[in-house]
Amino acid sequence: MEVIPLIQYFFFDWIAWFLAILALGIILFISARRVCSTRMELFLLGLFAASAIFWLVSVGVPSTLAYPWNLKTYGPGSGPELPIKNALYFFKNFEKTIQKDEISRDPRDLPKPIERDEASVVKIEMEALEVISNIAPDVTFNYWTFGGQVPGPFLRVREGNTVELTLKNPETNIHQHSIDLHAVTGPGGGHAVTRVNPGESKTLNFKALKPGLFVYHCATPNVANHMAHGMYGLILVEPEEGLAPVDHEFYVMQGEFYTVGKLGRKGLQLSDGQAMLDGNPTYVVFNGKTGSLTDQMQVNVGESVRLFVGNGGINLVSSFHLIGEIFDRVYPEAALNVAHEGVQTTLVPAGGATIAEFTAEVPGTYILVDHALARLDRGAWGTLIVNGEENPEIFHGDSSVSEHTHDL
Ligand SMILES: [Cu+2]
Repeated sequence: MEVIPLIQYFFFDWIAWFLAILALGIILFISARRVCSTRMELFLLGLFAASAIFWLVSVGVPSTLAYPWNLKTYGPGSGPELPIKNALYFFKNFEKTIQKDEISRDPRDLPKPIERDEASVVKIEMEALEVISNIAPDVTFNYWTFGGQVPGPFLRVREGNTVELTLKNPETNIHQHSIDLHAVTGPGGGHAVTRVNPGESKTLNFKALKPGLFVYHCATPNVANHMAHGMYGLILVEPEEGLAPVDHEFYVMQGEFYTVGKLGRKGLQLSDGQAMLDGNPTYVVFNGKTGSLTDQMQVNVGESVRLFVGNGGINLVSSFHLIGEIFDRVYPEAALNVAHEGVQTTLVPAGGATIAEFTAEVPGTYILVDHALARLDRGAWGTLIVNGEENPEIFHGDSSVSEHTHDL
């Protein structure tokens, strides 16, 4: 584990200020002794002490760990900061913190379509889990998750169902968590009745009134900070008649991570509150980390595909696009009463979702992107592989590349 960012934080952003004031005071004291009378020296020293106290009162002595430490925010809850005791507890118990080999949820990891017809009570158990995992090769991050992976589990219910959702916060965690489901009608989308501290669990009951694909996320303040640690997922409320059957359904969710170390900096990365406020993510990824979607999504020519796509945000709107494919149907903003046909790129709002459907016609490797393409280099891409016979009527050509091209 690399602790240099933490040392930098404590030394340069915090202790250094106190040391600087102390050193300045000593220098002034020594200088004043040489040139001033004792009375003048005491006067200058008093003036300096008063100035230092005035400065400390206006800036404040930090009681929380934030980066940068003097970050000032005006949200309804606390800013993107942690109680210092939580941060110290984390580093003291670092070896005991759950290490997760694979933070990325497999895009195939979602329940099958609901077959029962009658309205019923659906019981769901969820666990908030704080874990350590890699966001990129050798780059480590302290994720806060639902169920130990990003995004959280794909929840699937039907319009009219009553849902009994229990959220558990195990004692291995340090922070309070909760859940706000956009499919819920009621205070905080459920947050108001699911605030759980480590060692607690609470149950939310709600009726799924509207069909659609909805984001859920942790809503414990600072909400953006919890989401920027990975606490989001999707819940599908199927319409009463269900969705049209398809051959493959996949679960993809975009998200942002803000680290003090720049892109690719190895070791344990601290969360950067200033970058979060500035909307300047270090990593923009699908399913929790860079390179998460490689060969899991495989379909055959002629098969129909449905993509459930969400955006955890917390700053960016995704311009979701599948290179080399036109979506036959897109349900904009994942409302199921409207479908657009023949769509190239579709918006996925922060805290929103979309459903995109197509039939694979030509074999090859297709790349999912946020078409704000600079984000590819921050990690926002994945692949979907279509296997099968060539389809020259739709696509053919010579795919070889001459070796005599100029370097680009
Ligand atoms: Cu949380």
